[in-house]
Amino acid sequence: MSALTYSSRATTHPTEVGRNLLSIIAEKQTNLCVSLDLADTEKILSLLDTLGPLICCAKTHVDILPFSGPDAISAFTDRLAALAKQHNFLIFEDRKFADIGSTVKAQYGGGVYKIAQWSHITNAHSVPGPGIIAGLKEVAQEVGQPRGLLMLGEMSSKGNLGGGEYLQKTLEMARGDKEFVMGFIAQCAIPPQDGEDWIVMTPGVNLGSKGDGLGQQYNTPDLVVREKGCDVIIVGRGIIGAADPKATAEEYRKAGWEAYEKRIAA
Ligand code: 5IU
Repeated sequence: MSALTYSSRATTHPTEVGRNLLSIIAEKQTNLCVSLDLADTEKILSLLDTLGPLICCAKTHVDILPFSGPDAISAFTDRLAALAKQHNFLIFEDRKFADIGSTVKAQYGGGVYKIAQWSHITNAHSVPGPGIIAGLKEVAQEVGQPRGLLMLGEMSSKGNLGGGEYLQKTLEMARGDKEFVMGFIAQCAIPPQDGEDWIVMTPGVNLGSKGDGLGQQYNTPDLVVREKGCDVIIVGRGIIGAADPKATAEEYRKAGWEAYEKRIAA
Protein backbone atom coordinates (compact mmCIF):
# COMPACT_ATOMS: atom_id res chain seq x y z
CA MET A 1 0.00 0.00 0.00
CA SER A 2 1.19 3.48 -0.72
CA ALA A 3 2.37 5.58 2.20
CA LEU A 4 3.01 8.39 -0.27
CA THR A 5 0.68 11.35 -0.47
CA TYR A 6 -1.70 11.80 -3.36
CA SER A 7 0.02 15.09 -4.19
CA SER A 8 3.48 13.56 -4.47
CA ARG A 9 2.10 10.72 -6.60
CA ALA A 10 0.38 13.32 -8.79
CA THR A 11 3.78 14.45 -10.02
CA THR A 12 5.29 11.00 -10.56
CA HIS A 13 2.47 8.72 -11.72
CA PRO A 14 3.43 6.98 -14.99
CA THR A 15 0.11 7.77 -16.70
CA GLU A 16 -1.27 11.17 -17.60
CA VAL A 17 -4.80 10.33 -16.45
CA GLY A 18 -3.35 8.99 -13.21
CA ARG A 19 -1.50 12.25 -12.63
CA ASN A 20 -4.67 14.21 -13.40
CA LEU A 21 -6.79 12.11 -11.05
CA LEU A 22 -4.26 12.28 -8.22
CA SER A 23 -3.97 16.07 -8.64
CA ILE A 24 -7.74 16.46 -8.44
CA ILE A 25 -7.88 14.24 -5.35
CA ALA A 26 -5.15 16.24 -3.63
CA GLU A 27 -6.51 19.63 -4.61
CA LYS A 28 -10.15 18.97 -3.70
CA GLN A 29 -9.30 16.69 -0.76
CA THR A 30 -11.62 13.99 -1.99
CA ASN A 31 -11.01 10.35 -2.89
CA LEU A 32 -14.72 9.83 -3.53
CA CYS A 33 -16.03 8.56 -6.87
CA VAL A 34 -19.80 8.60 -7.09
CA SER A 35 -21.46 5.82 -9.08
CA LEU A 36 -24.56 6.93 -10.96
CA ASP A 37 -26.57 3.85 -11.84
CA LEU A 38 -29.69 5.79 -12.74
CA ALA A 39 -32.00 5.56 -15.75
CA ASP A 40 -32.62 9.31 -15.92
CA THR A 41 -30.13 11.64 -17.60
CA GLU A 42 -31.52 14.79 -15.98
CA LYS A 43 -31.22 13.23 -12.56
CA ILE A 44 -27.61 12.26 -13.21
CA LEU A 45 -26.71 15.73 -14.47
CA SER A 46 -28.43 17.58 -11.65
CA LEU A 47 -26.87 15.27 -9.05
CA LEU A 48 -23.44 15.89 -10.56
CA ASP A 49 -23.97 19.62 -10.49
CA THR A 50 -24.69 19.31 -6.77
CA LEU A 51 -22.05 16.70 -5.91
CA GLY A 52 -19.35 17.98 -8.29
CA PRO A 53 -17.31 19.86 -5.64
CA LEU A 54 -17.21 16.77 -3.40
CA ILE A 55 -15.98 14.15 -5.88
CA CYS A 56 -12.84 13.31 -7.84
CA CYS A 57 -14.63 11.13 -10.34
CA ALA A 58 -18.11 10.24 -11.62
CA LYS A 59 -18.74 6.65 -12.66
CA THR A 60 -21.36 5.94 -15.31
CA HIS A 61 -23.07 3.00 -16.97
CA VAL A 62 -24.21 4.77 -20.10
CA ASP A 63 -26.06 1.68 -21.39
CA ILE A 64 -28.58 1.94 -18.55
CA LEU A 65 -29.97 5.18 -19.99
CA PRO A 66 -32.98 5.09 -22.31
CA PHE A 67 -31.86 7.48 -25.08
CA SER A 68 -34.21 8.42 -27.90
CA GLY A 69 -31.35 8.46 -30.43
CA PRO A 70 -27.72 9.37 -31.15
CA ASP A 71 -28.34 13.11 -30.71
CA ALA A 72 -29.67 12.57 -27.21
CA ILE A 73 -26.56 10.56 -26.39
CA SER A 74 -24.16 13.24 -27.55
CA ALA A 75 -26.22 15.96 -25.83
CA PHE A 76 -25.89 14.02 -22.58
CA THR A 77 -22.18 13.28 -22.91
CA ASP A 78 -21.48 16.91 -23.85
CA ARG A 79 -23.24 18.12 -20.72
CA LEU A 80 -21.45 15.50 -18.67
CA ALA A 81 -18.11 16.70 -20.04
CA ALA A 82 -19.04 20.32 -19.28
CA LEU A 83 -19.87 19.45 -15.66
CA ALA A 84 -16.61 17.51 -15.33
CA LYS A 85 -14.72 20.56 -16.52
CA GLN A 86 -16.69 23.01 -14.38
CA HIS A 87 -16.31 21.03 -11.15
CA ASN A 88 -12.94 19.45 -11.96
CA PHE A 89 -13.69 15.74 -11.83
CA LEU A 90 -12.99 12.86 -14.21
CA ILE A 91 -15.52 10.62 -15.93
CA PHE A 92 -15.22 6.84 -15.62
CA GLU A 93 -17.45 4.74 -17.86
CA ASP A 94 -17.57 1.37 -16.09
CA ARG A 95 -17.81 -0.56 -19.38
CA LYS A 96 -15.88 -3.67 -18.31
CA PHE A 97 -14.67 -4.56 -21.79
CA ALA A 98 -14.15 -8.29 -22.14
CA ASP A 99 -13.55 -9.24 -25.79
CA ILE A 100 -10.62 -9.68 -28.15
CA GLY A 101 -8.57 -6.59 -29.07
CA SER A 102 -10.17 -6.04 -32.46
CA THR A 103 -13.70 -6.15 -31.05
CA VAL A 104 -13.10 -3.93 -28.03
CA LYS A 105 -11.46 -1.43 -30.33
CA ALA A 106 -14.74 -1.09 -32.22
CA GLN A 107 -16.77 -1.05 -28.99
CA TYR A 108 -14.65 1.61 -27.28
CA GLY A 109 -14.40 3.98 -30.20
CA GLY A 110 -17.64 3.40 -32.06
CA GLY A 111 -21.22 2.26 -31.76
CA VAL A 112 -23.73 4.73 -30.45
CA TYR A 113 -21.86 5.61 -27.27
CA LYS A 114 -18.38 6.47 -28.56
CA ILE A 115 -17.09 6.01 -25.02
CA ALA A 116 -13.52 7.03 -25.80
CA GLN A 117 -14.71 10.47 -26.87
CA TRP A 118 -15.97 11.52 -23.47
CA SER A 119 -14.81 9.10 -20.76
CA HIS A 120 -11.37 9.74 -19.26
CA ILE A 121 -11.23 6.32 -17.65
CA THR A 122 -12.64 2.95 -18.56
CA ASN A 123 -11.99 -0.62 -17.42
CA ALA A 124 -11.44 -4.08 -18.83
CA HIS A 125 -11.37 -7.71 -17.80
CA SER A 126 -8.08 -9.55 -18.20
CA VAL A 127 -9.77 -12.79 -19.34
CA PRO A 128 -9.06 -12.23 -23.08
CA GLY A 129 -5.31 -11.61 -22.53
CA PRO A 130 -3.11 -8.59 -23.33
CA GLY A 131 -4.70 -7.99 -26.75
CA ILE A 132 -7.58 -6.28 -24.96
CA ILE A 133 -5.21 -3.63 -23.62
CA ALA A 134 -3.58 -3.17 -27.01
CA GLY A 135 -6.95 -2.81 -28.78
CA LEU A 136 -8.26 -0.22 -26.33
CA LYS A 137 -5.00 1.68 -26.43
CA GLU A 138 -5.16 2.11 -30.19
CA VAL A 139 -8.48 3.92 -29.78
CA ALA A 140 -7.17 5.99 -26.86
CA GLN A 141 -4.29 7.18 -29.00
CA GLU A 142 -6.57 8.08 -31.90
CA VAL A 143 -8.71 10.25 -29.61
CA GLY A 144 -5.70 12.40 -28.80
CA GLN A 145 -6.91 13.18 -25.27
CA PRO A 146 -5.59 11.60 -22.08
CA ARG A 147 -7.31 8.24 -21.53
CA GLY A 148 -6.60 5.69 -18.83
CA LEU A 149 -7.48 2.05 -18.28
CA LEU A 150 -8.21 0.20 -15.05
CA MET A 151 -7.85 -3.57 -15.13
CA LEU A 152 -10.38 -5.59 -13.17
CA GLY A 153 -8.35 -7.51 -10.62
CA GLU A 154 -11.02 -8.32 -8.09
CA MET A 155 -14.70 -7.50 -7.97
CA SER A 156 -16.69 -6.62 -4.88
CA SER A 157 -19.40 -9.20 -5.39
CA LYS A 158 -19.70 -12.46 -3.48
CA GLY A 159 -18.19 -15.47 -5.24
CA ASN A 160 -16.35 -13.44 -7.90
CA LEU A 161 -13.42 -15.23 -9.49
CA GLY A 162 -10.93 -12.39 -9.08
CA GLY A 163 -8.28 -11.76 -6.44
CA GLY A 164 -5.37 -14.08 -5.56
CA GLU A 165 -3.69 -15.66 -8.57
CA TYR A 166 -6.11 -14.01 -10.98
CA LEU A 167 -5.16 -10.58 -9.66
CA GLN A 168 -1.46 -11.48 -9.85
CA LYS A 169 -1.79 -12.55 -13.50
CA THR A 170 -3.78 -9.40 -14.26
CA LEU A 171 -0.98 -7.35 -12.70
CA GLU A 172 1.59 -9.08 -14.91
CA MET A 173 -0.57 -8.20 -17.92
CA ALA A 174 -0.86 -4.57 -16.81
CA ARG A 175 2.92 -4.36 -16.58
CA GLY A 176 2.95 -4.71 -20.35
CA ASP A 177 1.60 -1.17 -20.75
CA LYS A 178 2.36 1.12 -17.83
CA GLU A 179 1.54 4.25 -19.80
CA PHE A 180 -2.06 3.31 -20.46
CA VAL A 181 -2.98 1.05 -17.54
CA MET A 182 -3.27 3.45 -14.61
CA GLY A 183 -4.39 0.95 -12.02
CA PHE A 184 -6.96 -1.58 -10.95
CA ILE A 185 -10.40 -2.18 -9.69
CA ALA A 186 -9.61 -4.22 -6.62
CA GLN A 187 -10.32 -4.62 -2.94
CA CYS A 188 -6.72 -4.14 -1.77
CA ALA A 189 -3.59 -2.17 -2.64
CA ILE A 190 -1.36 -3.53 -5.40
CA PRO A 191 2.27 -3.52 -4.25
CA PRO A 192 4.37 -1.58 -6.79
CA GLN A 193 7.71 -2.64 -8.20
CA ASP A 194 10.33 -0.06 -9.13
CA GLY A 195 8.75 3.05 -10.62
CA GLU A 196 5.23 1.62 -10.54
CA ASP A 197 2.23 3.26 -8.94
CA TRP A 198 -1.10 1.51 -9.38
CA ILE A 199 -4.20 3.51 -8.51
CA VAL A 200 -6.73 1.22 -6.91
CA MET A 201 -10.37 2.21 -7.22
CA THR A 202 -12.71 0.23 -5.02
CA PRO A 203 -16.45 -0.39 -5.40
CA GLY A 204 -18.55 -2.04 -2.70
CA VAL A 205 -18.38 0.84 -0.21
CA ASN A 206 -21.25 1.78 2.05
CA LEU A 207 -21.51 3.17 5.57
CA GLY A 208 -24.93 1.79 6.38
CA SER A 209 -25.29 -1.59 4.68
CA LYS A 210 -23.41 -4.90 4.35
CA GLY A 211 -24.84 -5.94 1.00
CA ASP A 212 -27.81 -5.83 -1.37
CA GLY A 213 -29.23 -9.36 -1.63
CA LEU A 214 -27.83 -9.75 -5.17
CA GLY A 215 -24.25 -10.49 -4.23
CA GLN A 216 -22.93 -6.99 -3.62
CA GLN A 217 -20.73 -6.84 -0.51
CA TYR A 218 -19.96 -3.59 1.27
CA ASN A 219 -17.04 -2.37 3.31
CA THR A 220 -16.48 0.99 5.00
CA PRO A 221 -14.23 3.76 3.64
CA ASP A 222 -11.95 3.26 6.65
CA LEU A 223 -11.46 -0.42 5.89
CA VAL A 224 -10.77 -0.03 2.19
CA VAL A 225 -8.60 3.09 2.35
CA ARG A 226 -6.79 2.89 5.70
CA GLU A 227 -6.57 -0.85 6.27
CA LYS A 228 -6.49 -2.20 2.71
CA GLY A 229 -4.65 0.73 1.15
CA CYS A 230 -7.03 1.41 -1.76
CA ASP A 231 -6.99 4.91 -3.26
CA VAL A 232 -10.50 5.80 -4.39
CA ILE A 233 -13.82 4.77 -2.87
CA ILE A 234 -16.64 4.17 -5.34
CA VAL A 235 -20.04 4.76 -3.77
CA GLY A 236 -23.37 4.33 -5.53
CA ARG A 237 -26.57 3.67 -3.65
CA GLY A 238 -25.05 4.83 -0.36
CA ILE A 239 -25.19 8.35 -1.85
CA ILE A 240 -27.68 8.38 -4.71
CA GLY A 241 -30.24 6.48 -2.64
CA ALA A 242 -29.91 8.78 0.35
CA ALA A 243 -32.56 11.31 1.34
CA ASP A 244 -29.94 14.09 1.14
CA PRO A 245 -27.29 13.03 -1.40
CA LYS A 246 -25.19 16.16 -0.88
CA ALA A 247 -24.90 15.84 2.90
CA THR A 248 -24.34 12.10 2.54
CA ALA A 249 -21.65 12.54 -0.11
CA GLU A 250 -19.90 14.93 2.26
CA GLU A 251 -19.97 12.20 4.96
CA TYR A 252 -18.34 9.75 2.55
CA ARG A 253 -15.82 12.35 1.38
CA LYS A 254 -14.85 13.07 4.96
CA ALA A 255 -14.66 9.38 5.89
CA GLY A 256 -12.53 8.57 2.82
CA TRP A 257 -10.23 11.52 3.43
CA GLU A 258 -9.75 10.84 7.12
CA ALA A 259 -8.98 7.19 6.34
CA TYR A 260 -6.30 8.36 3.89
CA GLU A 261 -4.82 10.83 6.40
CA LYS A 262 -4.58 8.07 8.99
CA ARG A 263 -2.94 5.77 6.46
CA ILE A 264 -0.19 8.17 5.51
CA ALA A 265 0.38 9.17 9.16
CA ALA A 266 0.80 5.53 10.27
N1 5IU B 1 -19.18 -2.31 -9.44
C1 5IU B 1 -19.27 -3.03 -8.28
N2 5IU B 1 -18.34 -3.99 -8.02
C2 5IU B 1 -17.31 -4.26 -8.85
C3 5IU B 1 -17.24 -3.48 -10.06
C4 5IU B 1 -18.17 -2.53 -10.31
O1 5IU B 1 -20.16 -2.83 -7.47
O2 5IU B 1 -16.48 -5.10 -8.55
I1 5IU B 1 -15.76 -3.75 -11.30
C5 5IU B 1 -20.12 -1.26 -9.79
C6 5IU B 1 -21.56 -1.64 -9.83
C7 5IU B 1 -22.23 -0.34 -9.51
C8 5IU B 1 -21.29 0.29 -8.49
O3 5IU B 1 -22.23 0.48 -10.67
O4 5IU B 1 -20.01 -0.21 -8.81
C9 5IU B 1 -21.59 -0.01 -7.05
O5 5IU B 1 -22.82 0.55 -6.69
P1 5IU B 1 -23.41 0.48 -5.21
O6 5IU B 1 -22.46 1.31 -4.33
O7 5IU B 1 -24.76 1.09 -5.34
O8 5IU B 1 -23.45 -0.96 -4.79
